[in-house]
Amino acid sequence: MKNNQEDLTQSSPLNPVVYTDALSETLLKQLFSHQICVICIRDYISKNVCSKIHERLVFDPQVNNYTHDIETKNQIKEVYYGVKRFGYPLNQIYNDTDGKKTETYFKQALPTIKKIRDISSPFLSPIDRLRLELDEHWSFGANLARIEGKKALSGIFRIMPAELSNLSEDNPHCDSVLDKYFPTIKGQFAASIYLNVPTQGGELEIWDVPPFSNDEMNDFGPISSWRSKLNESIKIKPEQGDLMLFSTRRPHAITKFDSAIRTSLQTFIGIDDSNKIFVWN
Ligand SMILES: O=C(O)CCC(=O)C(=O)O
Ligand SMILES: [Fe+2]
Repeated sequence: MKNNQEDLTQSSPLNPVVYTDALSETLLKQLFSHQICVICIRDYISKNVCSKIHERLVFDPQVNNYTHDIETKNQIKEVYYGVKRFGYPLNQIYNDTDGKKTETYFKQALPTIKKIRDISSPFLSPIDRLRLELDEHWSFGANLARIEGKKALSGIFRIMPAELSNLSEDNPHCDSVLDKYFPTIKGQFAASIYLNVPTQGGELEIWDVPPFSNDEMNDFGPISSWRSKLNESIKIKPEQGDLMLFSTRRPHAITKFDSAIRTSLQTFIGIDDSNKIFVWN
């Protein structure tokens, strides 16, 4: 259990942040084995394509609050930290009493992928491109995840208005899918493609500590207290069009900003014990 600062020693033996022009198997291996903390590809998607997708989605009537799930010993609690989303993510079905949410998840998964593809047209959807490149560069393959034998969603549009952005800064978090969906998962990562960013603030902040297991996350105390227990962080300011990949089991946060709407396309990436990659939201 990591309950004091001494336990939280730096974990990335290589340079924690790698800036590169392209994905490669070597870099992905270093990320998945936690030798590096963040891969950043500047200008992964051209700025005009980013603006177009942002404008077409930001006021979509299906935009909803994106709650974060906190798993305790007996229950899963949903908390709202000011992030909105287009796309119905898996964590929305964690508390599903009558199966209706699960039904919605599978019903919306492929149409959401298609909508982001259509909105990006005539250009390739940024999420499709990422999925193709992950598969091309990873010998063991990268596929859309299957949950209960059905195809998962991959690619969610995240929206952060400036007004509540302090909540994401004040509450660093880890994302960790419930074991029951992917029993053989050994690592969870996020890929974010930034579509619209504030001029100041809105950085990705991450702590270069060994990734937390589910138990460690739960034992670390309320997330509002994490910042005071962690050492110095790394902050990376995304620019429009950048792609960043990082382990979601390392505590991370988004720093507050005063103006503009920060939007991104994001997918989770899992690696299982046979080194296959799968993507979902
Ligand atoms: O928007 C970001 O920079 C990071 C979002 C995040 O918390 C995640 O992708 O898990
Ligand atoms: Fe996260």
